[in-house]
Amino acid sequence: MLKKVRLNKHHLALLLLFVVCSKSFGNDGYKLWLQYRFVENEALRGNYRSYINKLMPLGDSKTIEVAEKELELGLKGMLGLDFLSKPGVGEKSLIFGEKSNLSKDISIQLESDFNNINDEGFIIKSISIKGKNQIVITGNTDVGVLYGVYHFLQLLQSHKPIEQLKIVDSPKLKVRVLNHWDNLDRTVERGYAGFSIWDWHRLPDYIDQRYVDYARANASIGINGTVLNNVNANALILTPQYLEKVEVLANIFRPYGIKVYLTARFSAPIEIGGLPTADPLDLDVIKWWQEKAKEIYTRIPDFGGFLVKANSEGQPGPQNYGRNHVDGANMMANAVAPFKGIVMWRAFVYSEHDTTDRAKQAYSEFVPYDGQFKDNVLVQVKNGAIDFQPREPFHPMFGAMPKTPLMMEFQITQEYLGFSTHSIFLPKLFEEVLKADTYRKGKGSTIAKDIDGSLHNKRLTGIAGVSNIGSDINWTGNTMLQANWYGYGRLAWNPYLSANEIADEWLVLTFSTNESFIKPVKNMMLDSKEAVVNYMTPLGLHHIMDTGHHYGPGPWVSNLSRPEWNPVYYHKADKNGIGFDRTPTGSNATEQYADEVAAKFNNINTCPEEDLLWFHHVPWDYRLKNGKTLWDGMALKYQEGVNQVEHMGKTWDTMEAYIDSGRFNEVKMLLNIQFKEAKWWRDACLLYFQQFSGKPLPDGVEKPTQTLEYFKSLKFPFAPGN
Ligand code: BDP
Repeated sequence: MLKKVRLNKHHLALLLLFVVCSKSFGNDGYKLWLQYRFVENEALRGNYRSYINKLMPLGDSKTIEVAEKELELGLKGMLGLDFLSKPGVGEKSLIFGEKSNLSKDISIQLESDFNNINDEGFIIKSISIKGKNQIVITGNTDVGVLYGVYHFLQLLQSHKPIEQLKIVDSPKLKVRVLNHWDNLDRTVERGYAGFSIWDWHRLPDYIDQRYVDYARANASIGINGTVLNNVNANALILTPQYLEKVEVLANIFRPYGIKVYLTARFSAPIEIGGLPTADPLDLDVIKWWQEKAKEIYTRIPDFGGFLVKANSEGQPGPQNYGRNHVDGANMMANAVAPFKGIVMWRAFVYSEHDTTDRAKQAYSEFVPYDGQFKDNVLVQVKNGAIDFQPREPFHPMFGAMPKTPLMMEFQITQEYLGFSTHSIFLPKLFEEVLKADTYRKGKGSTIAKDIDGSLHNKRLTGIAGVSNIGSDINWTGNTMLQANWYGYGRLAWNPYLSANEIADEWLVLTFSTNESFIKPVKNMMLDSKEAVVNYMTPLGLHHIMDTGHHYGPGPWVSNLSRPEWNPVYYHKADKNGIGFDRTPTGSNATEQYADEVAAKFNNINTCPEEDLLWFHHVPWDYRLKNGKTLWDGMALKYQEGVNQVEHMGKTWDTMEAYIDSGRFNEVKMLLNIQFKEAKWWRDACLLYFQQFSGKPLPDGVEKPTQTLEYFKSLKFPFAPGN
């Protein structure tokens, strides 16, 4: 028989404990950096509440609606469930709306601030209206207001004071997009976080909540565009059947200030248009693209435009018809120009028929066209001249095309960096690239200045990040890698931010404000990038990953059909030494840099050691700056990388008390895998290179765990992302 239970003090305590525990178990990472954790500190919570008694939205656009919803969600989460629901309390409003909707007495107080923001910028300011203190969040457009709202919520989540607010901020780049390498069958090329989040089969009628949360996450960091499909494109995306689905996504993203773009397959006029050619100078082809653009813009009036990978790795392009990149890009740019669309034309090109150093080919092919592209073309350039390596000297095209807008392409997904099992904080890599000095207009001609337009007075500016997002519950396959999506967005907004600041922000928003957690974990993140370089490709080594999937070491691979796909092409290890001579005695790739930069790279004494083997073929007993021989130094670098990962794991192990067990355990397990794989990299590479150096491992380097034959025998036929 059931007994009636009366709840007493102890029961309530147990219940509370249960609630607290389930909270600490329950975080699956889905909420990313939009956790809106309850502000436990009562005084602070009271302080925040005293500044916001009600929400006062101005205007009735969809964007203002989502801003209000986000404020409600965030404020209720951080300041208490009943918050904002009590009628008639207090008089302090949080006023948010765009400039034209502000009352006169507010506008007057913000006049000078409005001079300092662009179309997407925002102002958050404490002002006094009729003797009352109010907070205003505004901008020239509703989207600016939305960015301000997210920023405001982030202030609260970071426990920052809101007494005297005056924040005026604008994005420095215009086009800030994610590139999804997502296929229509939902596989993701180089994707390591599950399948594509675009459920093409169930679109347009089934709206996954993820689409909305994806838009929220992007808007919260200022990303304003998304290229939905793979650069290796399927023309079907441009058919009405798919455009109907794309239209639905565009409608969902629009209130969040996110435009949709598509990768256009250059041969689409043949494949889905029934034309015999895709020649960009053929009148029927020109007309086909114009009509296709019209069709898309009829559905999606704010469609962003096309991304194109042409004549690269077997993709069709203008060169198939004896035309060039300018012919192809301008033809498509003309088609979208009447609708204010743009074309992002990729510079990632290299050919197996060209026997020159692969690192030289993009520059040779594109720089002569400077000034010939239409105004609405951006040339999209990867950060380095080979391909998203753990460390790569900056791409020589940056700074070198004063009359052509160049947009940066970073890879957020970790194709060459251990996939999503390796915890690496990529803003470190991005920062290094953005700060690199091209010297094209003297000292201080950094890449950040080229892409934000200030170096050469460019009007159109942009940046692209190859997404690391998939259907995994935590989006990125590893909670720590959410920081790379976040950090990419922040650098797209402001390419002068430091990795250090970004790590601080992300940790607070994602996990905790506790300094005992932030400090060690931040250090771990900031060191993680160099750790990977050390255990994979120290001292300028590059592209020695295993075939095809690029998972794990494969420095021995030499049997691929194209020479420049083989690791041996890149490291050139032999009895005499190791490294790729790109100085005038070798491929002379250095001539593509400004004189000052070329001189620095050419001279083995001034070449940064981190790029040594990128530019020089160096004898095994060459003395490094620390007095060690190259062989010993290289072996010690591999060991250092392993030690760093071990240290990362140990640091993380001490963090258990500060965060939920779900994310704690997930990251812990992944760090263990990374540690194992770092040793695998070290052992495989050192055993392989030792065949050439003929020297023993120096003291301090652990003995290999297996034989070279064993490492060579490993096969991964189902490695993800391939
Ligand atoms: C390489 C990838 C390949 C991409 C290509 C690209 O291995 O999957 O299609 O880059 O960027 O890094 O086009």
